[in-house]
Amino acid sequence: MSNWMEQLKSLAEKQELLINRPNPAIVPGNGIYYRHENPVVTAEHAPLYWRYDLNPETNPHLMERIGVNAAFNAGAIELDGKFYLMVRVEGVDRKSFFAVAESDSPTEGFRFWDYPVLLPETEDPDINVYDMRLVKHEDGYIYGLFCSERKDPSAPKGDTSSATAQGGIVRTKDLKTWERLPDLKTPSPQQRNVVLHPEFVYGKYGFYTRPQDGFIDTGAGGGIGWGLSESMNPAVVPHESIVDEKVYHTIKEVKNGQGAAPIKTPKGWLHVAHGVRNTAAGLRYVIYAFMTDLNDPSKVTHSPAGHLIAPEGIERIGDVSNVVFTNGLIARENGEVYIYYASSDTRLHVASTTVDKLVDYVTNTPEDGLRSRASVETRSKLIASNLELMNRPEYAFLKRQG
Ligand code: M1P
Repeated sequence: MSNWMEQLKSLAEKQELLINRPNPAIVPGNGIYYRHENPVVTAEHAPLYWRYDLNPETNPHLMERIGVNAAFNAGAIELDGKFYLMVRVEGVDRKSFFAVAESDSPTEGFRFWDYPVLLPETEDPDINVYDMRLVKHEDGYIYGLFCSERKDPSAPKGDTSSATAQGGIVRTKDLKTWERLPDLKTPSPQQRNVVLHPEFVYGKYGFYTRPQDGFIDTGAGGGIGWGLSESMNPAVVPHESIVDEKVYHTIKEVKNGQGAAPIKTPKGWLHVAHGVRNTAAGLRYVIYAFMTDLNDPSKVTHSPAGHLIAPEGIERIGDVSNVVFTNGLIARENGEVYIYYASSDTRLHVASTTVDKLVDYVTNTPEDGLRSRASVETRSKLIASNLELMNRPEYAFLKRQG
């Protein structure tokens, strides 16, 4: 076999090892969820035939001609026992696009379909698209809610980076044929992190929004918003209220955004979201959880303090470092939950847990006291009851440190 073919063979073997590597949970975990050993999807999972011209005559050096830079922020759905990720793939040209990766397992073995999604456009074509939430709605459609970004038409001459973000909408029944609907209309000039509620609310479509004044800064806007629309075609939310606002000196002091659609539990709608705070090293994105009322998804009933998932180890490093972000989860009928989260806008991971554990976490974890002293008081209560327990002989292996 020629050198060229040998080289291709070794690229293919390396990729097969990557796709087929087992991905066990890292035990003992933190009782709330397990991280897993490896990312579930990376740029290296992108098929070789997306990146290389496989004709030795036109590509004698086996160059990677159309590279993939990152594979992250994925929507997720289970259909007929198979697991699908709608991955945000970013080419080396900085354009993001969507591509479906499929597996028989929720934690490993994801393979991309042959072609990425050729997303239908509106009359005003998107320049960049990203972060699709897949929502199986009770109207029978699977909706894809994503961010559609275009150059800001009011940017002064010479400003080649200002953009506007809007809530793009597509729908499908099979993840293969997509119908583009008009972008969501709300009172806010910009929208990101738009998610559809999976059930009708008062006979209408419910939207989680993120009103914001600017592309990066939420300005006077911000918080996870909520509004109702009579229809999906077009989807128009005439009034937005704030469900979960950004709050000074918390993990969501700069901005926040709904993750995937919330999970329906007997105790309420369970939400997984991202919160952003400022640091001297730039923005820090973490994932948090909260619960809203079963009859009124816009009313927060439980709000544990702090983050559920924060970047750790290698997760801290990437194109946009110190970020974990989620826009996809799968809640299975057997109670298992898989939270797909990306790290540092580079790769996609999974955390596994159950509905019961998340409900316990959200309903029994103390809320944020919003002051250092209040935090110490809350922690001291826990310490006092634990120290009493630790007097029992069965706890003798636990050493007091004071
Ligand atoms: O770069 C971090 C994240 O920034 C944006 O999130 P938000 O809208 O809350 O600022 C999104 O562009 C997201 O894709 C990205 O991961």
